[in-house]
Amino acid sequence: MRCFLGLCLPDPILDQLDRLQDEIPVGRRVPSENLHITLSFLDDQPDELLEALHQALCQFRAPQLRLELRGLRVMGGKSPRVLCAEVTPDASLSQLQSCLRSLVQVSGIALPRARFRPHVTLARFAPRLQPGQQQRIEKALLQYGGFTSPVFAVPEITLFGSTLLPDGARYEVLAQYPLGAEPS
Ligand code: 2AM
Repeated sequence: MRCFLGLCLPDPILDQLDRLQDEIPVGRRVPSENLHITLSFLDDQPDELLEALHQALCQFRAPQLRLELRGLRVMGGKSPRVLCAEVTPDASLSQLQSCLRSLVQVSGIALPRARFRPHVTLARFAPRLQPGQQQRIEKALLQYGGFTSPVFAVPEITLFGSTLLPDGARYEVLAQYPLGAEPS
């Protein structure tokens, strides 16, 4: 199954991002129910490895997070791939991501080397931008680049399943692992 570990966002933050997406009509908008912060993209994995990871995550302990979104960014280098809201750098988040990376690998799932740049993807772009789109993106970055969210608590890590459909990915919550709590 195609999966990833990530963080859900609370409703007030989803509402704020929804309003921001209304203001920035560029690319293919990510629907509200798909907005999240990816911690580790696991790709397609057999059930046995996912079960091993699930067992490890049930025993995993880490403090609850308090995060904030600040600023917009286009990712993808010379050919813009996504528009996203950045997560304000946070030591606890970086530590969590690094511990999870080790846990995933110990569970037998290989991960590519990748720099962790926490973000919420708001819109995705086609491989070739439409005429005028680059200018609209630049304008949006200038106009809304100073956006900041309130600080919000993240009480759990989520294991998502991802199904690729012709109109985009559909995510489902497979399991959640509380942060800041003793393992049961
Ligand atoms: P993105 O938001 O930067 O596109 C589920 O697919 C999530 O995993 C997406 O939010 C995506 O991040 C992230 N992800 C990381 N690497 C990926 C990959 N190689 N293919 C698909 N998604 C990936």
